[in-house]
Amino acid sequence: MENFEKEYAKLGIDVKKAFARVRNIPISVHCWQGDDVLGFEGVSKLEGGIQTTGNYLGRARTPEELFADIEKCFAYMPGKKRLNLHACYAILGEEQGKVDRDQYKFEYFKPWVDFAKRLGLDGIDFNPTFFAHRRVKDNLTLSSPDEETRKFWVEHGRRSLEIASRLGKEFGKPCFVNIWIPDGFKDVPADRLTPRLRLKKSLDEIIDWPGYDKKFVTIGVESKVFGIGVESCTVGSSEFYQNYAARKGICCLMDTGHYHPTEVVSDKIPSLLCFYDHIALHVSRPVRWDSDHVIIFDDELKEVAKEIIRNNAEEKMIIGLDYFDASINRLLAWTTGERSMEKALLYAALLPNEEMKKAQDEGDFTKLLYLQEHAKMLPFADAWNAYLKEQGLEEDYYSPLKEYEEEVLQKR
Ligand code: RNT
Ligand code: ZN
Repeated sequence: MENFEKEYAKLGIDVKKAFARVRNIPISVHCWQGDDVLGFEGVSKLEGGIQTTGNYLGRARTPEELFADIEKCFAYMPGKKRLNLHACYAILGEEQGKVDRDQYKFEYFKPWVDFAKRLGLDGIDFNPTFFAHRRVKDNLTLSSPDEETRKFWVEHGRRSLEIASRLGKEFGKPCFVNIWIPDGFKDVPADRLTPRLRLKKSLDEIIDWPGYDKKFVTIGVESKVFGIGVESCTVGSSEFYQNYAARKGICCLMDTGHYHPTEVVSDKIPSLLCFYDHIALHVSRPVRWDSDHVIIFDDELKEVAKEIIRNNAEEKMIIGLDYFDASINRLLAWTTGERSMEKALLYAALLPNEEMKKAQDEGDFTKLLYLQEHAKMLPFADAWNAYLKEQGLEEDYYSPLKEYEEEVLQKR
């Protein structure tokens, strides 16, 4: 046993067990950090209340470039990984410009399947893309009063479920489909109810559609408090989706950047665990607003991980990453974020969780406080390095990715 392991063992913590546990938790890594959420449809501007800022060199502009970048940086990400795709990353080939999102099919994503299999990934997750498109009318999609618009987006939702069920089947386990829409109002609306009733109806029309294999999809709905340009009302609010998901038997997705600044998702996880079979996360980092900064190993990320680990909820949680920074090297951003998530999970798995719970139940808050503070001084850095080593990795992912910048990205 190495010295750091002995320190953990004193608190009854089995380091090797923690490594194995964390290594087995799938992290769905988003494809959209690589190209500033633009996709392959020829869109040049992100819309829908979300924004990337920065203009760092080397943005991936084609499927080939994005594949290459993903392959490169995934090699430096520890743990079990899935790939999270958006519909706007369809590879349309000859049909480019001829088909719209209401006609998308599995074939456009087949190259992604082959790619993910080649990389040995755990699977692919999927997101219909309801933003940055000419059919978004007055900032509305599924809640639009314009029936043609609403129907178009319902059809896109259905196509997405079909594609997702095929993706799930390819990997022999459910594909997680996340529904996020940008719908909202910039200024004070006169009616906050009818748009929500229309959203409810649209979601029913998508989810109740019989054209997809339910066995291979898990559906989630992502709420939000506000977006840029839709500051006064968000149709898909937290209350709306939590109630919808509970009634419909689907799951909620909580994005850590989608709540009021003093609310934390970590405290919402145990509340939802009382009621739901699955809870999905978009792990992001809001800085003053839903800015989607790269996630770092900070206190709230640790709290989120603690709620997953100490409640033995890893099987119930669907962990996805959602950040996009265009102001720094995108591959380093990607990897830094994924590693932060892994670090937080490992950190949580190396805490004396049982002993702390016991102290709480016995009303021994003195001991609880002591243990919490003591745990902060455990040799976590050594444990992290050993965790990486076990997977053939080391702490320095900067040098190889910087080299890739010089050799590949600078030439784009
Ligand atoms: C937007 C949501 C949504 C997107 C991605 C690209 O506020 O967080 O999840 O970030 O779907
Ligand atoms: Zn999100």
